[in-house]
Amino acid sequence: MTARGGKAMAGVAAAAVALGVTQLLAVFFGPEADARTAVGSAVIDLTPGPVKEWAIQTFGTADKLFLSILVVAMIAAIAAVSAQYESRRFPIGSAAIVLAGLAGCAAVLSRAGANVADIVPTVIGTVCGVAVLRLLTSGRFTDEPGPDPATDAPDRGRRLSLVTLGFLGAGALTGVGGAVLSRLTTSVAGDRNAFALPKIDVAAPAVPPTVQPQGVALPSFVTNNGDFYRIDTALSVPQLSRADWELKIHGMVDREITYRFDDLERFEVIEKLVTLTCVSNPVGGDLIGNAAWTGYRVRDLLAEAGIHADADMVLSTSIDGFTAGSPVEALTDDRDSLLAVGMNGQPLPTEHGYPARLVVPGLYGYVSATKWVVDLELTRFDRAQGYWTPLGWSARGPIKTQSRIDVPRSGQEVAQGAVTFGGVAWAQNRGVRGVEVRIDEGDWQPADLGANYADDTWRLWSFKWQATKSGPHTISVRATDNTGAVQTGDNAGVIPDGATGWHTVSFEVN
Ligand SMILES: Nc1nc2c(c(=O)[nH]1)N[C@H]1C(S)=C(S)[C@@H](COP(=O)(O)O)O[C@H]1N2
Ligand SMILES: [Mo]
Repeated sequence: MTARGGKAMAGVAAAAVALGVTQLLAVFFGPEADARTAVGSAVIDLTPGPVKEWAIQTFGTADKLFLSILVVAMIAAIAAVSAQYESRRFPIGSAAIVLAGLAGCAAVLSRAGANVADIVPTVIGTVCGVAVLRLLTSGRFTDEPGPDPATDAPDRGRRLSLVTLGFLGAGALTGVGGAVLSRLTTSVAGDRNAFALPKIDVAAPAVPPTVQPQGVALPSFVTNNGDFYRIDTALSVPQLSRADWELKIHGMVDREITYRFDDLERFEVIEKLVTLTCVSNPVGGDLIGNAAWTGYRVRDLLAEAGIHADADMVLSTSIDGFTAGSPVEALTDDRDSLLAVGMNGQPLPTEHGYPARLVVPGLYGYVSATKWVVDLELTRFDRAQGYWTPLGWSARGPIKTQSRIDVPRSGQEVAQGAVTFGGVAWAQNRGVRGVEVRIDEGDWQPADLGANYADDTWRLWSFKWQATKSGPHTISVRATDNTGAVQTGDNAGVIPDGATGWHTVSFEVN
């Protein structure tokens, strides 16, 4: 190895030790001390809205994996480069590690619920990283300022490489070990498994099989928990047990209330099917899912607090500091918005908000569907903002009337003769009255509709067509909601309040 390569490796090894030690020590300090999550979350928070949007569109649910890889690669690159300039007089590499450590401490302290003790792992990790870099570049192994160890002192050079590799391995081991250990010690999987959903007082109407059109492979009317889209800013899924959960209701209320999980027992348990949609869902996208939610009416929980007449927003906050601003009426009117604890007959999956989340029919998730929710503040739209609003998204996010073609897929080849196409349409809180389909810019023709389950759920549709003319074709779809409004054909992007336009798919008859 050349001296430069050796120093670069030393930098990477030192960074690995710093990160590894920090990660391992964080196990003993709890989740708030996890610098890795804190830094990643800070990066997410500091990333400009359009870049976040690009990441969601490009990487979908893998956006956070991409972020983690990017951050680790950047740390390694900075460590490798800065370590080249490390010398006794100008400890540039050490300075870089100290700066990174300070940034880590700042990130830790910026997280909800963190206190000063939570920076201890990062401080110790930083000190270890600097010590390793000083050691590896001290000349102890190479007799600096002697000649290039690789050519003139092969044994010493080899010894340096081995020591460097040893530190690199130790860093990786403590890092991975720490991450695994903290996962094991904080996981709420056991708590979740032990949770028996409360007995339902007001069950959802049964789902008739006729909601599902026949003869075409469409998504199932009820989305399995495992297939349900997931969108959130959480870099590691918050692990909040029922015993640690509390919901504080405060702000413009007569009485502040804090519910413990067991306190929910006195409220009526309802079950309701609601289709959730993400505002970042592009036309034709799949950030939408339909589930049976079990839980409590938010209205009932709020009633005990006594809402002031001039409050028009409920600002909900999650354990990890995400916020959403919903109109008070959406949480209190007869749409029965839920504090959900169950999803399709199971306790909420951890990544979908265990132990409790909001589900608000008719509003995009970013202004309503707070997962791991712990706080409801009664306030006003002219005083408070949810997480996404200052990033360029609308303060209010009613779901737009939309529809999607699932069959055919783009570019699909269709044989001559009878074929059935189909998809989904949604206009939560208004309901879908009709769906129309257009082939090759022809006339709009009515599609066959699956049975209407409820205004708050999507509606599946199908369309029988005779494929005669071979060659390329297109199919477009548009829905009409129960107010009589026809889905607009004006194309708009997802920012600021949800995409519009007709989903059009190209296919081939042969
Ligand atoms: N705590 C928290 N809750 C959140 C979010 C978040 O980032 N953090 N994202 C919201 C958004 S944008 C959407 S679309 C829905 C998605 O819910 P799901 O992941 O269960 O499908 O969660 C909402 N609730
Ligand atoms: Mo979303």
